[in-house]
Amino acid sequence: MTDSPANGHAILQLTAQDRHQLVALTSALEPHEPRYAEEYCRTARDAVGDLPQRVKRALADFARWSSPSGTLLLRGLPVGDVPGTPSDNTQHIGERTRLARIQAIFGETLGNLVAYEAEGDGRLFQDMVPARAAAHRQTSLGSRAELEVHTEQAFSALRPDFLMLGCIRGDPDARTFTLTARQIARHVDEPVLWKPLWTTGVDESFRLGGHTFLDGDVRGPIPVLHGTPEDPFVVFDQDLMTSTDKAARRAFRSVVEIYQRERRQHVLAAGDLLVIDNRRALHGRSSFSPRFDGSDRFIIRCFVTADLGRSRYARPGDGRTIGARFS
Ligand SMILES: O=C(O)CCC(=O)C(=O)O
Ligand SMILES: [Fe+2]
Repeated sequence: MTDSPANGHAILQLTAQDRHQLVALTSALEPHEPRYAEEYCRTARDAVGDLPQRVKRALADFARWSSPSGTLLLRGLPVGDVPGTPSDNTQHIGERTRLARIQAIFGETLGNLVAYEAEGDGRLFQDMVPARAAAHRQTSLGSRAELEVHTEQAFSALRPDFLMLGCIRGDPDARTFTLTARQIARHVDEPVLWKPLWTTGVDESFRLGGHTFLDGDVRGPIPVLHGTPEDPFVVFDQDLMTSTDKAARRAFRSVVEIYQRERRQHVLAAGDLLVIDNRRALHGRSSFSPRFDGSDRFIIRCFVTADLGRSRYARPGDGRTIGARFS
């Protein structure tokens, strides 16, 4: 199983032998070519059997049982040749790296990789870098403003079940925060959190392309917590969720307070891969100060679904990309 958590995250530190095996595996994989996403994912899936046993086990266990932190941190991945940090997410640099290939194999161990046409050009891998024009925005390209606590794609029924943040280059000031549904249920004694009293808007990063959504621009009403009290799920977005109910608004503020008090944090460093269980944990990020000189923080982000069939109606040609209007 995974080592005992240092800062509360379940951690698996890779050995030199693990790294050696991963380099051999990924050297046999072609770099990602977006037109052949399905073939690429199938090749990645074929490689799952050759993963180091303890890595495969940690990923499979996390997919099955999650972890007390709602995260799994793998450390010491071979990053390969490190490209300079691009100035925004339009150049798709990360998808050609060794780290992206490792993420593909890990993602196909957890479930299946999935992409969203309305975000990041529908790519399986997104360059998550600080962009000057977005410095103060509530998107993954922001930096100078704290990225508020959220479920990834709180607004969407087809949101990913896991997100994977692979670090090519870290920033000592950029802390990734997480809080579990269990922590919320334990610390916020508000039965109202289980009632469908909130609506949520669509993420800014999905609205940039001017798409029209079949489900409209306001979704809900939904509860913050659902499932069973022993293993609750959470959907939350500090920036986009609202309620007309007074008690609901008070409970919502309590969740943000608990987040500020109880959140776990991790500063992603090169070779780290943080897997977040998007059903059971919320995440956010501190502000940091990029230099915009090619040496800034560079994270490759990708998404995983536990059930690709559930979104079949929304993926034209049974590919990996969910059509914009279905988001
Ligand atoms: O930059 C981070 O560490 C997290 C950003 C984020 O919210 C995301 O990748 O979805
Ligand atoms: Fe996020």
